[in-house]
Amino acid sequence: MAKSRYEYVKQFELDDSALPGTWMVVRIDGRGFHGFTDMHKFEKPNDLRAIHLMNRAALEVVRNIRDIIIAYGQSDEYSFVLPASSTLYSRRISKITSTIVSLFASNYTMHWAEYFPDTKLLVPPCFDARLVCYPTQKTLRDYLSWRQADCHINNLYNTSFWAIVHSGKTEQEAEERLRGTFSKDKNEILFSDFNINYNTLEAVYRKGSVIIRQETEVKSVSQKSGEEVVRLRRLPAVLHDDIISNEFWKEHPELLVSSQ
Ligand code: DGT
Ligand code: MG
Ligand code: MG
Ligand code: MG
Ligand code: MG
Repeated sequence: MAKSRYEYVKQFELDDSALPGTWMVVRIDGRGFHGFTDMHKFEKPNDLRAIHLMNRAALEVVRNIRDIIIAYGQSDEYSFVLPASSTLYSRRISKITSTIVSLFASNYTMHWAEYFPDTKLLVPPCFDARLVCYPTQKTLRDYLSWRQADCHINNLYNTSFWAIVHSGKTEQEAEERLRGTFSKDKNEILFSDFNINYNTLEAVYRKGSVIIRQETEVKSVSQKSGEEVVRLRRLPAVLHDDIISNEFWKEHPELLVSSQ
């Protein structure tokens, strides 16, 4: 078919493909969730309904985009990792980033009422997204460790802060009490003042959420024989493991093989 005389404008679309042979990480983050969480009366410091909704939206993204090998989420953010060998959308950064963030936001909205049956969604939730390339296994693992360490630091602070506030102090008093404290001090405050052993709190809060594809038994009924058949399928599952230590990566060596 003949090209129209307008076709030349295509030249203005610049190549934005990600560096070949690098891990691609798309991180989405709720826009203005400080206000969004207040408006919808999220529980403090952690709202389990909100965590489950974030995980659901991320699961749908991972189900939909087969190249994603691992995802990590905490607070209002989720990171999706594509292996160095991925050729998804010819590695075009804007195409990959916009598809992932759009799928995430629409699923967050679509499934809202399942997780918040008694809370009307008052504004359309919005997420930003960026794609960053990591050149080595080390930088990829350090990236994921950075996000999980961030989860730990914020959760320890928030758990201590709200324990102090719920004991009758003002938010300003809680802030002053925690100013300049180290992790060990916050652990000590939680233990001696509130009888909370931080390390025994549920991993979902301390570690955030990890999604990987795991061998799962799927049962179905054979159309031919009418008998039940069990098949092993790799399906995305949500875990709350420590991804900073070597153990996790030893247990799942396939994750760091980038030629899959
Ligand atoms: P941004 O990302 O620059 O558009 O601005 P924000 O306000 O989204 O800031 P961000 O992403 O640094 O912080 C996330 C906010 O979401 C923070 O105010 C805490 C809030 N948040 C996240 N998860 C929960 C939760 O489970 N419960 C409550 N109450 N708040 C939460
Ligand atoms: Mg921010
Ligand atoms: Mg945010
Ligand atoms: Mg955030
Ligand atoms: Mg189209």
